Amino acid sequence: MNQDLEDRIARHPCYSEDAHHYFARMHVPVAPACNIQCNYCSRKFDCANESRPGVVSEVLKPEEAVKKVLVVAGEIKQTSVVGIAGPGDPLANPERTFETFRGVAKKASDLKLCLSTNGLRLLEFVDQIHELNIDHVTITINAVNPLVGQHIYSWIFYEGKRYKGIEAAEILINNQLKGLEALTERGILCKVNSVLIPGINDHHMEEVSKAIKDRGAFVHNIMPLIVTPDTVFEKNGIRNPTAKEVQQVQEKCSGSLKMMKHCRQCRADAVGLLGEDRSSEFTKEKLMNIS
Ligand code: CLF
Ligand code: SF4
Repeated sequence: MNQDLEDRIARHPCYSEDAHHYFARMHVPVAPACNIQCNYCSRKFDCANESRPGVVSEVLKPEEAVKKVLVVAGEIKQTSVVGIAGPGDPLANPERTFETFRGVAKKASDLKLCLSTNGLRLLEFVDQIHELNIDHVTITINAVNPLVGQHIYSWIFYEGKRYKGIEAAEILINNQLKGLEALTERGILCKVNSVLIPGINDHHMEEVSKAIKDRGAFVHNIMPLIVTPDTVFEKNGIRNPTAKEVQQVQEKCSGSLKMMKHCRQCRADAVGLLGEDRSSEFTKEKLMNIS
């Protein structure tokens, strides 16, 4: 690995397993809307592409989010990364997302910026992401074949139109892969998250890993499905994969690409080191009392 790349990942707790012991990330939940419907997602919870089901995070306005970043970074000195990961999709809320990133870049320029998206609108924003120096982008890609993808997404809403079934999966996958390629061509570090869904995409994961490697992804994070109430998968009796199944799939894919194995599936308002949740110390109500 070259020195420049090493320096860029050394302070990011998700991109470097070593870094997660020493550096913290914080998420600011500024993005409430979503433009697709994953069959594992219930809108009563945070975006399941990055999050474990819990209570939906309290949405912040961009100016509130920037204030929160300054307060948290002042109190938790290990904070090195500010991410936007929901509670919906950041690029379905582009004004709120980019206003927040601009504010953080201006007031806390030492913090790295990180974005996590379903990738549907990625291509539209590649230049903006690059210009704002957002150096880490995660795309959740659960399938690279629409025949598989059609069982994972109920619909997408794209350029003013709703699509379903195989057509929806085709558009989404095409945009995700083209977006990934465009980002890596600009030297942006990309991670791909994939939700492992037994009986739906478990046999397809090696193909996903290969396709993202070919387009320059840096690391693959294969995360277990956590079945959420009120979702298509729950109604259809889909189960969570076992830890062993996740490990076996990660092993199969590891020849192709670096695997992330320390993901904690954190909330859209997570604060602190990975695995610790200090979000309750920094609620909107508490922040209002800080001038
Ligand atoms: Fe957040 Fe995601 Fe950036 Fe990390 S989380 S937006 S890349 S700063 Fe990390 Fe959390 Fe796993 Fe995500 S442990 S859910 S991989
Ligand atoms: Fe839910 Fe995230 Fe999928 Fe949107 S992208 S449907 S918020 S899991």
